[in-house]
Amino acid sequence: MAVTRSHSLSIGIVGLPNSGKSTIFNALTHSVVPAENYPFCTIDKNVGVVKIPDERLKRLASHLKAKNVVPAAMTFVDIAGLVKGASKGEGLGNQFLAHIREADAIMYMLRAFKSESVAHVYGEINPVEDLEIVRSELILKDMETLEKKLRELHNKAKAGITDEIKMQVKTLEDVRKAMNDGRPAYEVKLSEEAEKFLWEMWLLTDKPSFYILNVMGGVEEPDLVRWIDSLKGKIADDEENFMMTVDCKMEGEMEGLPESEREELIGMVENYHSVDNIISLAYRRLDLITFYTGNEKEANAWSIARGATVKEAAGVIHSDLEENFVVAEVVNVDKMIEAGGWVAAREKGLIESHGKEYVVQDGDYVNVLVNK
Ligand SMILES: Nc1nc2c(ncn2[C@@H]2O[C@H](COP(=O)(O)OP(=O)(O)OP(=O)(O)O)[C@@H](O)[C@H]2O)c(=O)[nH]1
Ligand SMILES: [Mg+2]
Repeated sequence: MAVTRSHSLSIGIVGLPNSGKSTIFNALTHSVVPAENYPFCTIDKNVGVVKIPDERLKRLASHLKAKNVVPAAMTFVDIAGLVKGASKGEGLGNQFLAHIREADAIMYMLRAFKSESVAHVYGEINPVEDLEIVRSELILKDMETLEKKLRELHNKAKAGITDEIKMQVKTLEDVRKAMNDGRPAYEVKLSEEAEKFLWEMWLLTDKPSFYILNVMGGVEEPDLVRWIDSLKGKIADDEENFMMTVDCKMEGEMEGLPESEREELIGMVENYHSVDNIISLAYRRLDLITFYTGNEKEANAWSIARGATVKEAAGVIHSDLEENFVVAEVVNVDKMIEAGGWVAAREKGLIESHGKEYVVQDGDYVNVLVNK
């Protein structure tokens, strides 16, 4: 389903204590929040804005000779560690479940590194079990939400049963069945109508997710292969391409190092993935596309859910542009640059005028005309 919660999309980082959430948050957002080797180091959530790396934007900025270059951004939220019983208030209790609820997608941080000095809350390194522990808590909490809604619907039905109530009860029963098998709500195949109803319940497990295995040299390779294999059985089929190994600690330590030293370190790691790879993975998981605007002062990239209309896209730039939208002039950004600029592109007939229903394409350069 298209992501419609908000324009500024956010990723909640979720995992056991000491799995490396704050470490990767710091590397992603270039900030410094405490990431220490004791559980529940993070109490309040940390929020950081991350720029989406973008080669097309670089080309646009250099074409426009723009002074300011403003990339599209997404928000990462570093959430407190979650333990068994969290849904009942164990650990840091319920407060951070609300932080997860607000996120558009979940990034599960799964510890696959061994370290004598960093305790694992359950003693043993096993990212597959860790995922089950963490996700079960989210499922348990969702079950509570679901049961409450079912009771409400049963009461409502006493005053007269409608097709809508029937659909809603059936949806919740289907989801409850999946959850009883330990599966997240996200996996349940539903009609568009049922999906929309479920979406409005803000369930914790009805979100697209992706999975980071926090690795380092110390992990035996066969272990890793085995873990990745069994993780595939635990997640939705369409999520198998959304799993990645990252050495989170090294990513943090590389910040500020000279390029040559970075390259040397990277050369030593098999299957190296960087924080930029995490950002790209999040971008793909949210199924985003990027469109562009610009002038000689500023070149902007904006991200929006695939399938969004140009009127919605205007609203990402500014709510006034959406409200007073009349028409949008659109050309592919690279085609415009190739043609020699906006004016030349217009002369060549490359610029198309579109009404509000036009579905924005990845790479569109957009000029919104408004009725003032
Ligand atoms: N050796 C090693 N240590 C790591 C790695 N990633 C994180 N750590 C260490 O593990 C400890 C915990 O990391 P954090 O990032 O604070 O973990 P967290 O998931 O945010 O933990 P909570 O906030 O307590 O939930 C820190 O001392 C990190 O330096 C890694 O890949 N290798
Ligand atoms: Mg933390």
